[in-house]
Amino acid sequence: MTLPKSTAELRALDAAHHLHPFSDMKALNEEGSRIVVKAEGVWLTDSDGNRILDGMSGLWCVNVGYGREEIVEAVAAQLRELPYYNTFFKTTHRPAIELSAKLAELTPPQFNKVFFTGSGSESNDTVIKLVRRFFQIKEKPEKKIIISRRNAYHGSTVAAGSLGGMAPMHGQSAVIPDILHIAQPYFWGEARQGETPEEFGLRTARALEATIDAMGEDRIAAFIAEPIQGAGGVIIPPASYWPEVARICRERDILFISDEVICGFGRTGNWFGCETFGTEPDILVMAKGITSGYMPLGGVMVADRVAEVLLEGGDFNHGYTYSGHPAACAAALANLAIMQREDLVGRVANDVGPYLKARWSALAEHPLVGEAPMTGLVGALELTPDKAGRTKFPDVGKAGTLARDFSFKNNLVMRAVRDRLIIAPPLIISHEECDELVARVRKTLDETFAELKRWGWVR
Ligand code: PXG
Repeated sequence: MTLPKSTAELRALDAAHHLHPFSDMKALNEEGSRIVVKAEGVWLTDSDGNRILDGMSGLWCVNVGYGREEIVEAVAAQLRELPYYNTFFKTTHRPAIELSAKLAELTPPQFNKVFFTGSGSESNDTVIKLVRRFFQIKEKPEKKIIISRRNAYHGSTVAAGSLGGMAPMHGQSAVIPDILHIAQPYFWGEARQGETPEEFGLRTARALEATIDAMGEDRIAAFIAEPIQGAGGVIIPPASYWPEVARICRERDILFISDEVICGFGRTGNWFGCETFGTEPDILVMAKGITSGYMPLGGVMVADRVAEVLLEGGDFNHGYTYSGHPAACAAALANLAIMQREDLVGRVANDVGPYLKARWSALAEHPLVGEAPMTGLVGALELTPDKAGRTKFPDVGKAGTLARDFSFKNNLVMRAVRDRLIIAPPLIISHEECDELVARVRKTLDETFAELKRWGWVR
């Protein structure tokens, strides 16, 4: 047995050997990583014994909360029975079969077929090939451009990163061709002075129409979007946006892809974000909440009208060793059984979602907060020195990082994207825990305000 190590020793080993994702490793090594040792419900415990409220469900994924023995048991049982077998070469296994049928039941009616992957990034790589293959089979190989949005996040592999609209990612690696990025529906950050949310929503939706028409419908394969942009800062579009996008997609021969990696599995108060916003996707991208993060798994649901074409096309030359991994599928089945039995989707829509939203919206009265939108259990706080003018802080990101650090100090995990604070707590969070979360956010905002006052950034 290895002896337990102190936080300092663990940090030193981490700094010596571990490269963290999306991190400034030099700065992190000097500061030292936070080491999480266990978790239960919505609470994390770190190696110093602090209890931390997880306002981010891990990385937007632990929808059913931590410590679910039922999922642990299902995975253990599956590992004993059949730890691994692939789904290539005319083979399959029970967990993959059962999960495909379950997903066909839970997703909107046009979806009856799934392609399994190991993550959201792999799912979006799959989508790019699938969409292009679809139009090849239809003898329209020139239809291969995929339209995405600036500030979208669709993953981190070369192709998924290219599909996303994160400029800092594009700057560090080659991007793949035939992807275009249009405006995002970020009213607070990008609307013109005097423009209403309704007008702005229509204008940004029509950027899609204008781009399709300018490039020519015969060259555009698809439009991909997150129902609510998550990693981009929880950008909840104005009410006019999605109906207009739906109209544009309906009127043109392109595929609409809903990236539900964050919005899927109850986050917005329906099983999928497309149901909350009334769109009818042809392809639906899943990961994260499908297993609540207990095991890595992703998937791509394909609507019948797309599947019918693909099935006529012979081999689809694509797949991963862990496509439909039996233990990951077992975790998903146990996770979805919990979600159904406890009606977590209904709970977000009718109980804890409205409860937290009422308290969250009230934070908009804080002098530092410009807007406090929330849908289901995903919300944001835009920090600003001047609400009326929708003004940004001078050095974008600094006030957000300051607030994020105060939040950590207050034992609340909340993220900062630019100067926007975001939360997405587990769907099982109780009313009392919502109160606790909001109290910690208030304390964080007060401390941030006081510090910004010292800097001379607010009055
Ligand atoms: N699509 C969306 C909408 C996502 O949010 C992915 C695809 C990629 O999934 P994988 O499983 O390959 O990570 C994501 C992932 C953040 C953050 O900082 C967000 C994600 C991943 C890592 C960090 O908010 N989302």
